[in-house]
Amino acid sequence: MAAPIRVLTAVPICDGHDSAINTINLEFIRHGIEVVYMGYHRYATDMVRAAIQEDVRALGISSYNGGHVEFFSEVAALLKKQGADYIKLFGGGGGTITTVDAAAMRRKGVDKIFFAGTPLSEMVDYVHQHYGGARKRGGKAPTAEMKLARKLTEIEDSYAGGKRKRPMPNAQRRMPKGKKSGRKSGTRVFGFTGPGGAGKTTLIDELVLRLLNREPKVRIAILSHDPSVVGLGALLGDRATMINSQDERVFMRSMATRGQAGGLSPATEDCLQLLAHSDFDYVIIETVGTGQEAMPFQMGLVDKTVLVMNPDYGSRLQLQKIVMLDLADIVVVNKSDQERARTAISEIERRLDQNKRSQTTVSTVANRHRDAGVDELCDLLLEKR
Ligand code: B12
Repeated sequence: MAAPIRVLTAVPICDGHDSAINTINLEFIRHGIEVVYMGYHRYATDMVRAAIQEDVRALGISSYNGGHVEFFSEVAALLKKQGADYIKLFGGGGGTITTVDAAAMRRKGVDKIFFAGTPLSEMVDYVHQHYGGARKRGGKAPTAEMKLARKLTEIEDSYAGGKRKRPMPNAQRRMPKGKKSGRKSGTRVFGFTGPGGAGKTTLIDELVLRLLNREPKVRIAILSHDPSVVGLGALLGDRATMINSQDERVFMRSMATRGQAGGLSPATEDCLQLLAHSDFDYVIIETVGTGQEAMPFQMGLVDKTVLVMNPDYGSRLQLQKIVMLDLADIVVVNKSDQERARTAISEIERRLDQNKRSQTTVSTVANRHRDAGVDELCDLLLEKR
């Protein structure tokens, strides 16, 4: 089975019309396409940077609030300027984009505009027919970021269709104590896991903001996972939550699990090796929303593991069943402004006492600006640096 086609979709700055693109994303996913979705109100520069890092075949823009000729043209010009015009530009905006506008946009380098009334199946077919063939290079020599992005694609795709054996399950692949997968010295790797909806992505984005502010030259890589079944598409939506991580010093890659259970993809470890040997100070891995049995980070894969929990996990009994509570270095109770949070923290602390090892709890409200809990988490992660 061939690797899925990956596209990136977004809505431009000053535009909140996301209903159309949400419908189109779902249709693409249903037909085997992996969609990296950036959300709405996004700058042209951020879209182009994301498309390069994600090494997508095409960038799809949905625009309704006017200025589409200028916006699409700016994106096309940026892609060309950076030598990334191997990424095709397409999109739509219903009746707001006229045929005259579309002709002007095509002259500026836009590949295809879909007008009002186009059946969804026509768009899906177009993507399969035009963005699924052999990859082309841009007009210029690739930058280091493009080379890294392409290498990650090659690693990911080498696992598609059983072409390469997937690694043994995590539990069977214990690294010798202290061995950090042979990574470049100085690069620190943090693994974030926890149930869906606990706020992992928002927390990571706030952490990234602090790292960027504290260390002016810091470079950060994020490897973010979302679930998918072999042969089907996926909605890779973490970029839609990431605000601070849309930054020149951050390299983010969204990965589908492509059929692997447990929170990561078959290609994660190899991709992590590559990132850890590249020029990054920190690599942050975010798993998919995980269940009670998940232990996604094998020994030595990451330097510190963070389990992010929602205060609303049910009764105390539930805590006995969460394996990561035995393994995590730091347990974050996010959304700690919720009524149940104080009880949750004391119940979790009592649960951790059973382990008789050094584990720390932190309370955060990640969606609050300048949250002191996120500052504390950042300090804890940077300890002993
Ligand atoms: C739904 C809607 C809203 C909803 C948006 C909900 C949401 N979360 O998206 C609400 C009510 C919130 C809203 C608000 C506003 N809206 Co409004 N809205 C619409 C409406 C009725 C439909 C747009 C839509 O979703 N179409 C459904 C899609 C699936 O179909 P389609 O548009 O025909 O698109 C086809 C193709 O183009 C293609 N396509 C579209 N995008 C993409 C992307 C890719 C990658 C691909 C491959 C294909 C593709 O898919 C479709 C296939 O058939 C349009 C009017 C209209 N009939 O188009 C106005 C319209 C876009 N809105 C308009 C305006 C002015 C506003 C407001 C500014 C109103 C106000 N004063 O508050 C606000 C702005 C909101 C904001 N934050 O940006 C104007 C824009 C005028 C302009 N550009 O000159 C319109 C045209 C209405 C009008 N005639 O005045 N709006």
